[in-house]
Amino acid sequence: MNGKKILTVQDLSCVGQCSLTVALPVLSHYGVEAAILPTAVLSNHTMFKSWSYLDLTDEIPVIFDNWKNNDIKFSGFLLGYLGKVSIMELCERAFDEFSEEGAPVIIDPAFGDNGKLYGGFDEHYVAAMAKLLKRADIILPNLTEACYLLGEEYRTEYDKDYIEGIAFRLNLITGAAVVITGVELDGGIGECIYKDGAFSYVTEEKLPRFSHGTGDIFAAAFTARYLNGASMEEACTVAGRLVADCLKATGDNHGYGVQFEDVLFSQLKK
Ligand code: PXL
Repeated sequence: MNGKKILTVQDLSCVGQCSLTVALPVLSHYGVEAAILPTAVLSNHTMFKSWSYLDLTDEIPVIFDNWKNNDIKFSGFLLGYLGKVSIMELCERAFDEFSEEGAPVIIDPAFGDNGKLYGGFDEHYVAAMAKLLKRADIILPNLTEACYLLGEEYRTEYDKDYIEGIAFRLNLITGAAVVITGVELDGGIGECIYKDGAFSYVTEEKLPRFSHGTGDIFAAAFTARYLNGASMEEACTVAGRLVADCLKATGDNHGYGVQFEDVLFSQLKK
């Protein structure tokens, strides 16, 4: 074990197989110690018809005081669904106060999908996220989030030049390496990676299904592999394959998330 300890900052949705309930098992499975900063406790995620929401903004400074007192530091950060602008400000504090030397900051903006914002988000949230992304080393937006961040209209028909233009401009405004997820080109689905002035692609078979929580699974597997020394392309390959395997394993009547458990278990048996 190489002793990497990541802090993942996301909500705790009690039901729904997303954010922390997915990030924790996946990060552990792929070999990094996962510490958590829950941003809020929800009854279930916001794709259900109603949800409760306990915002933890006021508790986080108390958590930070104790981390400081106990000399706790992290070798990387993975941010997912943050929920409130106040949480973003606290994330910046976490980078300043609890980073080991060179700890990468990986941010999935996690505010929308399929051309729409998730419930409860607006343009102020998007603008605050654009500012936070300047602190990232790697960002993992899907195409919806990329378009909102750039003020572009979302489209479902596009070519390589369009995607590369989006990735290039995101790098320009954030300074981060960019992984655009869910890019559909030539009949496949995958990621467009832009780093150090060069583009690369990782592609998986496109499955005729969609589920919530796949972005969270992708981000956790990507981050664990990357922290353990994989290149961004290798990390995308592992994470993309995991998402595809989980989608295949998910029953048709399981609409709120992906059933990743059997997939992780069968990997352990190999
Ligand atoms: O998977 C993204 C996500 C995370 N957390 C909450 C959500 C969603 C997507 O809807 O509602 C609370």
